[in-house]
Amino acid sequence: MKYFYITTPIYYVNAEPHLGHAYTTLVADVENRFHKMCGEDTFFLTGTDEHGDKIVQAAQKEGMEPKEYVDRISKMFQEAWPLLNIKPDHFIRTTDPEHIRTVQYVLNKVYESGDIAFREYEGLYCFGCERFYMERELIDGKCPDHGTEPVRLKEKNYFFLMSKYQDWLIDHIKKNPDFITPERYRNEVLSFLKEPLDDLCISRPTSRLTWGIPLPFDENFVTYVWFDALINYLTAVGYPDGDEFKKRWPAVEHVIAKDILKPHAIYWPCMLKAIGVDPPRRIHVHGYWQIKDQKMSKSLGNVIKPKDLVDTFGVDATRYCLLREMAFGLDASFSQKAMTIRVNADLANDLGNLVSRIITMLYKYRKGVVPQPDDYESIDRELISSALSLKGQWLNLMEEFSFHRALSSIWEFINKVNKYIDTVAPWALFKEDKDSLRLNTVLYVMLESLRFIAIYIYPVMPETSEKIFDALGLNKSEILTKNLTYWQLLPVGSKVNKIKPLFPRMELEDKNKDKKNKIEKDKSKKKEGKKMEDSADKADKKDNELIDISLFQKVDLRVAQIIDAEKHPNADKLLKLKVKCPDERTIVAGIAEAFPNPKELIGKQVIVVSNLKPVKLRGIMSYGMLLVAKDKEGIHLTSVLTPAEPGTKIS
Ligand code: ME8
Repeated sequence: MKYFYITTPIYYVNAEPHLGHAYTTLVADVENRFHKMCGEDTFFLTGTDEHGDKIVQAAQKEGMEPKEYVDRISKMFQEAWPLLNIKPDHFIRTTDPEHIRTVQYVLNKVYESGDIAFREYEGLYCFGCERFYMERELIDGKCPDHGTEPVRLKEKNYFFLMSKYQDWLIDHIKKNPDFITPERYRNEVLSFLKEPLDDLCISRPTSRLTWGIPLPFDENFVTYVWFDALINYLTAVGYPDGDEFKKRWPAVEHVIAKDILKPHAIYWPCMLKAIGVDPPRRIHVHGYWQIKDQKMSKSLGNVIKPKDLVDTFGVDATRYCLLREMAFGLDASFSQKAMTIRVNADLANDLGNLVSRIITMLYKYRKGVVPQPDDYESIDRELISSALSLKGQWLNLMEEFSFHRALSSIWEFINKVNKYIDTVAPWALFKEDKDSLRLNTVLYVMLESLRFIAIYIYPVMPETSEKIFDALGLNKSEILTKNLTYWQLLPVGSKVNKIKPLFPRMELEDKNKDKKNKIEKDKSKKKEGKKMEDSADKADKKDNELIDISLFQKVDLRVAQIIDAEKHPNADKLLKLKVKCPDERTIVAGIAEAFPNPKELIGKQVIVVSNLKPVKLRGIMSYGMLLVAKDKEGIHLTSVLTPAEPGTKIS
């Protein structure tokens, strides 16, 4: 059995979870699901880091006792993850009794082996980071993370003699090119290790701090928060005893952001070496989510809450966008607008339309029943081979945490399927011969492609993947238990279920307005007064907007019959329609996104404004305007309820 053990940092409970924490935890969830799909025995750990100065200060600010405070914030972290469909196997807290026992066990072990010394130390201490800094690490004499001047402190403390493991660590990193990924962070650590390492101060006197794990060999000190926190990865799998530890530890992989590279890539392997435990298998380091070029962080107060994103975009769209927008390892800028554009283009348009298109056609042409494919033609074989060869690429990219590339290769396939449909034109095959065997094959290829897409998107979008499996009448639990990436597994003769649109299109401006209103509301203490002003505004607006009947009578509305429809050669969003109302004329309409196959419009009756001044739209003259309704689900044509003579006036 292959094992996979993935961890996130345990987050400080000095503030609520934000998008940065959500991203790391999401990455771990996606990898966990991916490895589970690959048949591995997986374990996914997250949790909260609850000791130290920072936490005491945060509790004091709230006028609470540390324990009461950490319970409250830890709960917020625990409750945040299900909202994003993130499913850890265990949630650890450093205040858990078994963790305290493990930390004391490790401390005793290191102490007994002679790797801990008691010394007086004078150095520059940053209270924000809870650690001493070397002069060379500071930027203009200030902490690189907090921008504050560290305080000179002189005190007696216990030190972990980390420097003695420096050569071993350099050797380990050089021999294991995958140990720290992406490579830029490996290089960063190696370059840091060119200078001699300092020993690590691992205690804090109880005169200064009591909220910590007491040193088992000196009750006047508590453990330095980093020495305490890192050990959580061992506690969770039952170190030092038991099978769980033996089988899981060799498979452990940590996900972190670059802010905590040093404790993970330097302190941690040395600590493990001191107790005779192997270093983690891999450490995956990502960049920062930024807002306007600044790191998103609780201290800067520029955070986005995961819940707000889920409320606005939905779970799977949020998961998709976060993984698609950040190249793992590099910083990324967060923007609600960019996310909206992505949701509309990739999810509502490419994927959502494809799913409803295929299922609608199956209903229209084969009453929703999966047909028996006939011989495959070369165009089919090409698509099938794309579906199959995507697997190797997908496995590699997911394995190396290249989520944005993995997703982009799945979307390349989605676009190939859309193109395939446009080329084989099932509607034309049906028109020619409604029992056509070729149409059976084409429909089968489309459905199987959909099944492959559902498999590949599963780790990132589990809910959507399961919805597609449900629609295809398949057992969704098999996504995790069986290898389904073989062609022609969809049972012939089975019934496919209708499906609601997966991703409604989002309005760019409205969303921003909502968001702005929300921020305004949060800020404003005078909520009620503001609400009243708003509704007064609305009432005024309504009065101003009423029109006289004579104005309406100037608009000539007609029933028009579409006699031809094609894509506009110069604009993705436009269609060129030929309509009869009753004269034949061209109307250019902005409805291309709703009708990727424009020929489906032929024969439909619509309502048009027929007396508009002609305008040239991207080089084509348009004589009139189509009336449509637009909502979350997309564009809806307007028409008469029973067929009318083309050109009939609407009054
Ligand atoms: O460092 N972009 O906890 P922490 C991306 N308790 N990720 C971000 C981020 C951002 N703007 N901001 C935070 C601690 N993160 C220690 C860890 S582990 C033994 C102890 C994420 O609450 C990212 O994963 O400050 C980063 O490494 C982590 O939150 C820091 O969380």
